[in-house]
Amino acid sequence: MKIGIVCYPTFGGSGVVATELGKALSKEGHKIHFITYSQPSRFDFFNANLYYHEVDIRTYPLFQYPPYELALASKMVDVVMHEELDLLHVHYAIPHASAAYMAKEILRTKGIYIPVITTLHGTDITLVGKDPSYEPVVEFSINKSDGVTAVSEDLKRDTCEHFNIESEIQVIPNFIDLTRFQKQKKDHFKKAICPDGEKLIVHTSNFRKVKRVDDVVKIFSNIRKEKAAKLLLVGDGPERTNIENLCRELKICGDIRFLGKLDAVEEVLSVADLFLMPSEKESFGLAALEAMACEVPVVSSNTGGLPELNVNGKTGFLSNVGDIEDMTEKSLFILDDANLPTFKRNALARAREFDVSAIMPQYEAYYQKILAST
Ligand code: GMT
Repeated sequence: MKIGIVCYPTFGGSGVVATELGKALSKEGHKIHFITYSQPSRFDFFNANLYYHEVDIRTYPLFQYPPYELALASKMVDVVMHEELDLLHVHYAIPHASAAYMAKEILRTKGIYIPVITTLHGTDITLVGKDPSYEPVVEFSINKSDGVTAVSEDLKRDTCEHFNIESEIQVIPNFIDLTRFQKQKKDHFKKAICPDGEKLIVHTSNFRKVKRVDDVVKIFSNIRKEKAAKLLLVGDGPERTNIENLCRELKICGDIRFLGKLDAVEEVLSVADLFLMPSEKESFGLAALEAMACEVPVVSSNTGGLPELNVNGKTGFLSNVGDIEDMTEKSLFILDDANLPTFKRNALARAREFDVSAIMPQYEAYYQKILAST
């Protein structure tokens, strides 16, 4: 198949999933055309079946806000026509699904029919999509898609509860490439960070409020009262300054390192003992899956799609959002040397269920189904 993939090219989960899916499909022989405003961060791989088309955003003094959606729709029209694509797969509803609808209608006037599949990732529904400033367009463009997928049952439920959805939503969970995300021997790194055998706790996110990174720091502060430990914070975002201030207030800066936006996050995860994800909302929790693939148990909140990934008492624990005491207690239990090896083993076993080789064919089959029905 010749497939156009539209996504955000940034470090965020939806862009990562879209890029990894495109890479995996290209290895199967499909021709994959990425359409986005800059090279996706995980587009670090050469394959003769991979193509990249950059959206040109022209500014003009009249435009206080350059109309990205129009430039994107125009680029989709151009790529579909000239590369003779079979379908468009857009990740994240806003503005990709509505731009795809516009492209599809323009193409129809030229006698070309292009099916559009929209994958919902989470914040496009749970946070931004529900906002009245976007809601009617999100609902319309979901209903106008030829196929819709969601990354968890919870996200599907949430979408159907909140919007008037006329079409069937297929759940296809996120996946992981276990050849990349696997525990590597990085003993020298562990020794440098934890010279006295401290336990290593990791959190990775985009440091937005929804991630509750302040809870991570509070849980860590409690843990280190009982157990020698270090915390690595990977990623960056709007809450970074507040988090730094909290570390200073709690006087624990010496045991915490901010690593910024790392490409090779699997190297850090390889030496971690515990991953914390206390998010307010999380439709899937790809970062937790990446940790589990590297044999790292997870203490997370029980929100959104997290219970579909993190198995309570096996791969880690689930607590109510904001229950710092419970998350501390559960973390200490996992970090006990008598329990840690079992949790690590279970985390890896669970991650294997989400290997790309198991999930990517579900997308292929879904593409075939949509192509056959349109
Ligand atoms: O988590 C974010 O803020 C980024 C966001 C995105 O769209 O990039 O992540 C969402 O999609 C990921 C990939 O499907 C999921 O793993 C995340 O759980 C989801 N984030 C939220 O629901 C908050």
